[in-house]
Amino acid sequence: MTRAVCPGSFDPLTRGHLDIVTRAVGLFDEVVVAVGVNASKRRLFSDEERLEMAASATADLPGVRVEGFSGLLTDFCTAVGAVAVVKGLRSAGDYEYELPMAQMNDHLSGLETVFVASRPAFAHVSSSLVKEVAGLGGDVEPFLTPEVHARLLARIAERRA
Ligand code: COD
Repeated sequence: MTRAVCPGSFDPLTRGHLDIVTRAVGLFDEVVVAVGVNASKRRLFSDEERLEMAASATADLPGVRVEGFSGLLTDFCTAVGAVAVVKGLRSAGDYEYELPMAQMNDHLSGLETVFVASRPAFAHVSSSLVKEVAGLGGDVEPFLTPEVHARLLARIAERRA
């Protein structure tokens, strides 16, 4: 039984994230989507909301469960018995950001990182850009599940009110 963790902020989860999780399901017996906190990013959705969105978006994927985590990713991976983390790479910029984290996680606990190349259709998609574009009235529906899209529009409307 091999178990992997797909970690992220998922603020909110996009179809780009979902593509990486779906492909991780093809590589490992079980996948834990780990909803964490990136201290360098401001969040639009609460921990609970991000968990709910990740859970509903992955509900149809066999062998996937969603958990929240705080603290070191390596500690979470040890606690759930994961042999690897799976990360998506959209660009050289992602690689430069992700490589030191992968090396640090290896140093901390020997945790392996598996990089999955983003599909071209999602290479320009990020949670940050989706929030910015939606906030300015642009169409981001293709990049989100219907539930996440509805929640994003509702949150933007709330913030405007
Ligand atoms: N296509 C493919 N992959 C994508 C796409 C896309 N369109 N969008 C995002 N991704 C990938 C990202 O490259 C990343 O691999 C993953 O999805 C998650 O992305 P985000 O933006 O939701 O999440 P991040 O990068 O903000 O999450 C960072 C973590 C919370 C995972 C990180 O900060 C962490 O591990 N924190 C725990 C504390 C810790 O252990 N720190 C030390 C690290 S060495």
